Amino acid sequence: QPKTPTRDDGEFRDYSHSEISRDVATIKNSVVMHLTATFLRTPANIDSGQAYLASAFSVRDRLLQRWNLTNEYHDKIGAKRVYYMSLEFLIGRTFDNALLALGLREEYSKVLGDVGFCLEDIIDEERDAALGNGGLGRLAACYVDSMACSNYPGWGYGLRYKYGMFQQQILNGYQVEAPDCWLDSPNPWEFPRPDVTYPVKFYGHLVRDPQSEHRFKWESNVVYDAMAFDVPVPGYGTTNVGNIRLWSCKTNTLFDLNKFNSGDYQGATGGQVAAQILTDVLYPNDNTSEGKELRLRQEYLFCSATMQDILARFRKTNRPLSDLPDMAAIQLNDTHPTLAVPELLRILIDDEGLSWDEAWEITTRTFAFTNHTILPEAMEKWPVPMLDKILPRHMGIIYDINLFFLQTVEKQFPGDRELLRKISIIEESNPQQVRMAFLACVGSHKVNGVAAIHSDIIKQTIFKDFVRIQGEAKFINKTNGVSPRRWMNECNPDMSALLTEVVGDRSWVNDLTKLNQLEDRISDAGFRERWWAAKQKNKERLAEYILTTTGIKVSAHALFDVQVKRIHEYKRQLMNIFSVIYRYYQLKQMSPEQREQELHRVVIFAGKAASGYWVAKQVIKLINSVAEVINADDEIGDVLKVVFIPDYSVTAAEYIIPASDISQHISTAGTEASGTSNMKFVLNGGIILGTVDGANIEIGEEVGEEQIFFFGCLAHEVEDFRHYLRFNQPKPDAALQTAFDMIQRNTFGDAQLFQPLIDAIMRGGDVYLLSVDFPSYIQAHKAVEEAYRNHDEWVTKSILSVARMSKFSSDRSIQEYAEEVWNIEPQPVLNCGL
Ligand code: NBX
Repeated sequence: QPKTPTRDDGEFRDYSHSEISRDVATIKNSVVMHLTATFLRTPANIDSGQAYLASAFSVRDRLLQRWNLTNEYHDKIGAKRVYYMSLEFLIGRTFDNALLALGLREEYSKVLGDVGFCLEDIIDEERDAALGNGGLGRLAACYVDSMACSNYPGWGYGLRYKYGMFQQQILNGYQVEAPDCWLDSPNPWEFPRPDVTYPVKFYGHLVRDPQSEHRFKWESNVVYDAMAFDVPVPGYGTTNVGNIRLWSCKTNTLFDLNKFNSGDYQGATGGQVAAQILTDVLYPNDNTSEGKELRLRQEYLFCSATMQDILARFRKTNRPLSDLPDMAAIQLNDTHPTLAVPELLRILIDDEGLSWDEAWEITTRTFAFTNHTILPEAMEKWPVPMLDKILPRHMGIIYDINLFFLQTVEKQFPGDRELLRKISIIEESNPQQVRMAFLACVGSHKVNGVAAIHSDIIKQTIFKDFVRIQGEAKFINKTNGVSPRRWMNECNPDMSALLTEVVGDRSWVNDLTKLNQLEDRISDAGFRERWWAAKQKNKERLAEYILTTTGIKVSAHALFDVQVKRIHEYKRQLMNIFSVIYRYYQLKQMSPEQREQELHRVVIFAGKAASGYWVAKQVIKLINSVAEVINADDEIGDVLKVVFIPDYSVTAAEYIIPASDISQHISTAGTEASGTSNMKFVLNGGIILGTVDGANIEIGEEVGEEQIFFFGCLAHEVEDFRHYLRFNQPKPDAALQTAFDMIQRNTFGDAQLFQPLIDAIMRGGDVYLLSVDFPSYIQAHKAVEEAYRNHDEWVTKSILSVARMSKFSSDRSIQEYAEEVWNIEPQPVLNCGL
């Protein structure tokens, strides 16, 4: 029997794990072992795909040892844990991330070099884990990374979609979706746990417990199984390894022997086929709610399995259930996991026999909720009849939650029926709908927005009455952040080397406040030159990437002007492409000599449109049509190039972001909750051209307004403009009108294709205020060009910005959540040589 380890006597060093050598020969042995034993190959007979798998599996071995140690240790000391519940984790690749975290990049490079491979090519063999749509999913991935790196005992919980975010192809300028079969080849970064499987019920009926008015027995024979797959989250510069537990759906009646025996071979496994569908695919909507029954069942499978698992872990502590909030904090990543609230109540009341009041107290002290959007089309609502059919017990619990909530409000504000109608969790529409944001709010002790302006807006809009009823203190701000591991150290090696030189070591990777030391180098000419050389190299790398992905040749000496994000009307890619059209028009008016004097520019777009979002798909078509005409125009040459990079992904972002000079974050003020790529661009020495929206505002506050190009109307002006435009024709300025005219003269192909985009502005009320912001947008572009021509000034802006970006590390966000919402502490596992 191993002795019980303690933290301070160093016994962890010996505790059932021997030290693993960092020595190259040992690493080579482990890679060869996997080649031969796991993949039945010999080193002389492998391709780079197999070299990747063998190396990845050998890295995984090391992670798993640390993973075990971390969890054993947290169990041992009885650490309170935080559970980040998210339907999406946009992880991207893991291999390079793990090598950097373990400090073994050089060693693996050497080992692979010895067998004739280049590490960079091997890294390229890995497919992205794309289990998310956009910002919300990537934020979840950055947050679990920060938890691991800052030694917080935290787990992510999510779903293991068989098909992740679809792959985007561009055919004839149109987006075409292809399935993302990411699990077709072995996935080294998951660990199947058949022993961790829970049954999840659907449908059925209720039987009231004669002993208690609140307790029911829920009987159903539609039962699915959720099985866990664990994904390790390497902590950089720490022994701690975090975990994302993803559920995969199986049937639990694996095989129907009766059907089989009666000759129905197909039907015998029919259950299994139907069951798998629950975790088959990620819904590809970003900022739009999908009202499908299958999505609801997906959400519930997730919530039920996760709550059962959290409670199973809690029961091992032998503490009374009333202690749950002292051992577990659960963060709801938007409303998608909100059924966890009634699910916990159900288990506590029906299975554990607690009273309603006891169960309610435990539940609300355990949950907290993050809102990521106020777009009306993104607000989740489920029809009462649908919920009642699929989850009859939960529907009853939601009615009770609402009843008790309305009763307390009625006491507080007697006779205010209008107030009750407004805040009711049940919307009195036909059919009635459950408002998930209200349910999440009532079931949580803290509600937060994701940037200062957004947190203010939700207090003034969707949660206005709740602030009045439940008090200001419950509604807080937690400005988003991004992981410096992935979004600097990994994606920008040259700039990272400079930071390491300035700081003196790599400690900035886990402590971004050290970036402020860069300011001391601001007038060091040699340093400035190397800074720019790093940016230039990234631009050349991106030019390569553009050539291979699109066939378009661009000059790395032009200004790289980038807008990459989900395609959505509120993000206004349309405004960007209109301005490109206008620019093209201007250039065509010039003499060749004049034109050559103009600043050369490459306008880069990338992003996916939800498969059912017609307008967004037409915007992609317009961008590609404009690109085709401009890029083929010999008069224009390198003065203006337009590129749409297909299949935007985390990995594509890692190429694109470090190479930007300017990036655009140009949502209509008040619509982008935060944005996180804005942070990544500035962290990598790019400058923002943006609206006074989301985190742009706080970035401006940190880096200084001279380092950012702001334009457009302000959030508080939007309503008046919209109101005006509902009753009056928009008045496009000459520039915007020119862009419309060029489209209508068939310059970019059949104008009919794009008329609906123009109509949305001219006849549809211009909801996103393109006609309002366009003049100041064009002015801002001019300001960018002028500033870029002053090279020295530009380099100063770039260095100063990076120096002042420490606030936007996700480590800072996570620390704030830990201290103000979760009440958890860092628990570093002793460095035991692993
Ligand atoms: O969350 C995004 C916001 O739009 C960004 O401003 C913010 O920075 C980011 C992280 O806080 N929201 C988002 O990505 N939403 C979704 O992806 C989404 C997905 C499915 C769904 C509703 C929204 N049903």
